[in-house]
Amino acid sequence: MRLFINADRVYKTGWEGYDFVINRVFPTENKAVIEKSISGWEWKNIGTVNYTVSGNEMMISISRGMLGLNDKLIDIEFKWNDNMQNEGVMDFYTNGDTAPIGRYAYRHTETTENDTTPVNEPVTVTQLKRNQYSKSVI
Ligand SMILES: [Ca+2]
Repeated sequence: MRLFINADRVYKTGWEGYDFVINRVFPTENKAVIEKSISGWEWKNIGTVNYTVSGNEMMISISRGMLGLNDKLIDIEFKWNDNMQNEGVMDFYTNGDTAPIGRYAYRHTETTENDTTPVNEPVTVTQLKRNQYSKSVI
């Protein structure tokens, strides 16, 4: 299960806007590789992130620094993908599963008014396994 993140919400940066991908490279038991788009589909390994699976949920913990979000409010888009077969974005329509469907993406924003999370707290993403997309939470 891959997680694509558009950390700057700029669609001209990254691959189809997605600046980071997690789990494109085969993970270890509790570490997943996070890669940053150098140019389009050219990815550079920038480290590993912790992940756990509990029941039908997968949790990934990503530091703000890895996403370039230290001292910034979070305003990201993200997308889950499983079993991608081709590098083209249209693959979201034809192979495997994506959440949300097609070219849509989830968006998470952080505000100063109601958010009491310390700025340097890691971002945790939860995703239910396939066909149970309604409970994706950051
Ligand atoms: Ca971007």
